[in-house]
Amino acid sequence: MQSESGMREVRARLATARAVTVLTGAGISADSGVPTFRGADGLWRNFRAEDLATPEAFARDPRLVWEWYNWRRELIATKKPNPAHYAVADLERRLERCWLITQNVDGLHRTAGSQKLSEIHGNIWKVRCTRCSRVDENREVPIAILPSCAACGGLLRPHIVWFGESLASEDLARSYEALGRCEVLLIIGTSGIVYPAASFAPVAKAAGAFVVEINLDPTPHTELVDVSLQGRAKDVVPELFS
Ligand code: BJW
Ligand code: ZN
Repeated sequence: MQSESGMREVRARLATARAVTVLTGAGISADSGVPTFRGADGLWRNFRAEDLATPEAFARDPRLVWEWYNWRRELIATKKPNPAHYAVADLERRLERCWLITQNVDGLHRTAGSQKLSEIHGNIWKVRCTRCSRVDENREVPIAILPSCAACGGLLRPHIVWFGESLASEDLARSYEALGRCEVLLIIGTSGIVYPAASFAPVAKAAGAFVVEINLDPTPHTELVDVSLQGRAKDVVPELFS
């Protein structure tokens, strides 16, 4: 569907919907200056996320992986939510049933005020003990390389879901519940290639939701969605609710 008529249709759907679910990816934070994963500016010392975001990489060289996270923590600490994050947070206040599923670990949705959310890939401002599994918030920038657990002295790792690791079962359960009951699913700024999030659009569609994608470029979701709106999240998303 073309953007003009598509935009009108999405606004009309959102104006009457009582249950809306939002799925976000790195593209929504790109407008705050956080590099995406699969853009050239997301590279650090020529490593790809797939090289560093694995339990094997951390077991092999925890120092290198912590250095990468410190680089990202320093970068993210300087960034602020943009109008798209705020528009999503506003939606939660206006609707009976609203749930945000974010793949982003930067915490910008929380800073913008979202409270009904699942951070399905974790949060860069939390650490988890590799020995006793205790999770703590830790906003030090930079964090001490090879940090240790205050409770048991074990090595801390980022509280992030790496490739090959399972998502938290309560996050998955909440996500599927929100996908199954929503009238509208908004998918904002994700390349749609990382599972299980890549399967969320077809799940919502099969359950009868009106599915909308907002992205700079076409993605594997584009063929499936009811409306695909091409543009920057910070420009398009606030327009949907104005
Ligand atoms: C804009 C914009 C602007 C830019 N405005 N738009 C089934 C089939 C095949 C493989 C698998 C499968 N099931 C599981 C797997 C393995 C794996 C996987 O999916 N691999 C694929 C690469 C094929 N998945 C997993 O391992 C997951 N675990 C799991 O499923 O456990 C069970 C299991 C394990 C093993 C086998 C089978 C089952 C865990 C996935 C965890 C992903 N974690 C990461 C890294 C975290 C590290 C960290 O952040 O520190 O999370 S991967 C990375 O990708 C990060 C992101 O959250 C995630 C998604 O990326 P996203 O957000 O889409 O970003 P980009 O950069 O890809 O795209 C940005 C988009 O924005 C683009 O489209 C731009 O156009 C757009 N954009 N500017 C609007 N201004
Ligand atoms: Zn511990």
